[in-house]
Amino acid sequence: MTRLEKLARVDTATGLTRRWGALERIATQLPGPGPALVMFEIRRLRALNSALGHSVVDRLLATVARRLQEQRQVAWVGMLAPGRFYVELVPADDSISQAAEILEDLREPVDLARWVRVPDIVGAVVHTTPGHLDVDQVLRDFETGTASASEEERVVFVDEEHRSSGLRRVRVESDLSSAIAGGDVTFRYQPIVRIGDAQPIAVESLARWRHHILGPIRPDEFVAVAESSPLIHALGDHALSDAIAAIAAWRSSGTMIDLVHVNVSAVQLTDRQLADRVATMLDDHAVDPARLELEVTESAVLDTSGLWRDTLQSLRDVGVRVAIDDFGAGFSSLLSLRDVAADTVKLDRSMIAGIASDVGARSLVQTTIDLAHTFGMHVVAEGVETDDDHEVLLEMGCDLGQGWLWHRDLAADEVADVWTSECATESR
Ligand code: G
Ligand code: G
Ligand code: MN
Repeated sequence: MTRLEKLARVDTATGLTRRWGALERIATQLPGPGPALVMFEIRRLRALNSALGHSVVDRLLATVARRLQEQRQVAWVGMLAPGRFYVELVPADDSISQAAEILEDLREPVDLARWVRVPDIVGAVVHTTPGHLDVDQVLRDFETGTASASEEERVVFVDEEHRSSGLRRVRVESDLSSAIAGGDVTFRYQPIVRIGDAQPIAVESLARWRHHILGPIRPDEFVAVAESSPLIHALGDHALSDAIAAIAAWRSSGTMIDLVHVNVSAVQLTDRQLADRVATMLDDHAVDPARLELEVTESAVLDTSGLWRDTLQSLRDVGVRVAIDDFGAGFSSLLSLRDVAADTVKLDRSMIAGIASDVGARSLVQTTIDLAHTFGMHVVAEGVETDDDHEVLLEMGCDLGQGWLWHRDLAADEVADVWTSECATESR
């Protein structure tokens, strides 16, 4: 191999064979049966890069590559794309539990001047069969598997059932547009309460879709589908106009809700016209912009390469409030709070889960609350389920809370009932 050929074939950060070499390698394993084929994927690598810097991420990738090569069952490692490792496991028999163990190893903190962890790494395992002829099918299986992996199931074994869920995605995508237009995507509202006296003051709007054949589809699923197409803008506008109409209707019938929160996808923030449309919707319903708060997920806000800064600024110019959603779920640094200039930070429920029993979890939440207050932000604790959580949050000076301890998501008329029974008549 010439030096140039070597450069083209080998990834400089990790020394691993790059995409074309890895694809050739997959082809040699087909048709099966052969080793188990696995892809490990570090998700949201772009955001990691902007949070940690490219050179730190390169060293992180090199460590992951080395850890893979050190595994007993690993016969070959290559790189399908940055952060996407192709691995062969021999023997194939217990490959699923083996892959899960390897993944736990990969998640161990890495010492790169400071300790860095890869929080969001997942895997997909494929067993080639004699019928399996096609490299594209293996790649599609890797995609299906890693896309459906979750915190509870980090390693997914891709079989026939998963291949048909690829078909489910096609179905969801093709029906979503008419569901939005036809009013089948509806919204429920979960109250947000003051920690001090549990008095509800705001609601978060949450999208719901009951498909005529598939039944209820979770928003995580259809929002993700919408995000990969222009549909996210239609869905987003639907959510915004529904919420603005709802708060206008509540208030005009005497239910004095102060604030409605709406989830906004990072993709919506790439739309330069968004702020203008929001202003028009508010105007149409004569709603004060300060009664609308947009929740943008932490990972989106962290990705400094995005257009979101301009759009967020335009929205703030309209007078709309901004919240950082799911804070603490990813690898955000506390200082990113300062850079965003949000009104509110919502602590992810994974951060809240341990506070009643775990001193470490408690001090992390306390530090975040204190820092948010220093930057003039309100703090909402998400996923509050127990009286113990509530008590701890009260002691820590957390402002607001949301969770099943107080209220699940409700229909619009149920929201009005809650306000009637639980709120004094005062309004801000
Ligand atoms: O509603 P839960 O009950 O299942 O919501 C799951 C996820 O879906 C949450 O992370 C929430 O932020 C997101 N979500 C719910 N409704 C909407 C919406 O209208 N737009 C966007 N972008 N995300 C939503
Ligand atoms: O990511 P976002 O914060 O928008 O997600 C809101 C999600 O949290 C919804 O799926 C909602 O149903 C869920 N949720 C709200 N309260 C609780 C709670 O107390 N416990 C749990 N486990 N989930 C909750
Ligand atoms: Mn939210």
